[in-house]
Amino acid sequence: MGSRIGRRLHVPAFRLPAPLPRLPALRPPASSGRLHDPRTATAIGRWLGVALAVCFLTGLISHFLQNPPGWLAGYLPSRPVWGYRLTQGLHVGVGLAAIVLLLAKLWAVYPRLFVWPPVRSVMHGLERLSVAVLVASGVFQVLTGLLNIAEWYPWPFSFVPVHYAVAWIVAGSVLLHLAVKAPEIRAHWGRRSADTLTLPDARRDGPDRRALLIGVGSAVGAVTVTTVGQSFTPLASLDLLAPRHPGYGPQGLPVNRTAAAAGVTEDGLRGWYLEVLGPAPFRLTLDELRTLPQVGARLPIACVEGWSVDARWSGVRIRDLMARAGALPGSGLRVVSLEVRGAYRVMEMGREYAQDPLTLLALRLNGEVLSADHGYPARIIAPNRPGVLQTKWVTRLEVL
Ligand SMILES: Nc1nc2c(c(=O)[nH]1)N[C@H]1C(S)=C(S)[C@@H](COP(=O)(O)O)O[C@H]1N2
Ligand SMILES: [Mo]
Repeated sequence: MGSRIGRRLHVPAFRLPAPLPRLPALRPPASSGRLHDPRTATAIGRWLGVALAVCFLTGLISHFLQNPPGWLAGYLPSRPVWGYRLTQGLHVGVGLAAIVLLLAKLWAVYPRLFVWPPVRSVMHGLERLSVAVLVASGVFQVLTGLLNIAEWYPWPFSFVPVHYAVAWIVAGSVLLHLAVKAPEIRAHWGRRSADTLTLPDARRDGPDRRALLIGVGSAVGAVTVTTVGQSFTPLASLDLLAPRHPGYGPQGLPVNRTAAAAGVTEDGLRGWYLEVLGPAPFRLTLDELRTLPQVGARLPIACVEGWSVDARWSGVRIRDLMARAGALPGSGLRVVSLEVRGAYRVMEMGREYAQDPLTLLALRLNGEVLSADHGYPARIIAPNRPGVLQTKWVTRLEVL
């Protein structure tokens, strides 16, 4: 092009000037449109879709383990012991990756979010409304999730029920979006896009799109590698960005709620005894509990916030205490903490947990007497269970 301009500059003055050539510098690079085209949107969108599906399913698991409907409560599986560690580690890990994917996807489609006129027909208006709901609910979910793991609650509502409800809105709007966009997704899903098959090889998937996707993949990888160590112990040393580090805390275990925060004081613990209510109720002092058969188990604390870590616990089997109180086979259990107030003061467990030989009223952690912050004098530890249900500072067991 430069040479053509050069030639024009030498035309004789008496001839009518030809129309000015389009200046190459003012034209966007021929390939840049591809970064905002449906093929890029599809490429990022399918990974975002997978991430949202994983978050939704693992979120449902977490929800039902914490709030089982009555008919399900007795059937929740207490195995594998690491089950909740895996599903909640995935929920938070994939949720963090989804932040990157969502930003990349929004960047890829933003020119289409600002088309003019905003509404061309009723159908077009409905489609745009569904995209608005999808964007708003998706951004809301990943942001509230992120702030929750940082334990920062700059909003007036309760996180858990709202995060759960909005998950359904995201799921519904993703399905609607997939249905509306099905033709475009189909055209651009494969290795080659249907509408670019006629282009020469070099123009089908340019280096710019590949570079963008590699960049997005690298960002996802970086976020994952620097946070997943909070639950995936082999990578614990790379856990630079997660709010919690699995090994940091009294007795090698993080603490979410300290004894002080829960209002559990030395005064309150003076004269502590365990009360077990059932057909044959009884009480035990700490010394009496220590003389009962002690069982050891290596079990994880797996917090809903994503961090998790295995520890060695020992204490008395819950099912032995229930049997002594005359519990019928298949009974569930209510556990009450000394904690004065707080959402996790009272917890119930179904029969699968109550009967599991690894469900303990733990008195020791990693070879030492429980520290105050880990629930001294006695706490619950059970396999495959959300951290919020591993009740600390237990004072009463009630056979149900
Ligand atoms: N009574 C009581 N128990 C509780 C809590 C609480 O706030 N009150 N927090 C729970 C949460 S959210 C987690 S993740 C685990 C953490 O146990 P740890 O502090 O011993 O690591 O304790 C659980 N037990
Ligand atoms: Mo937790």
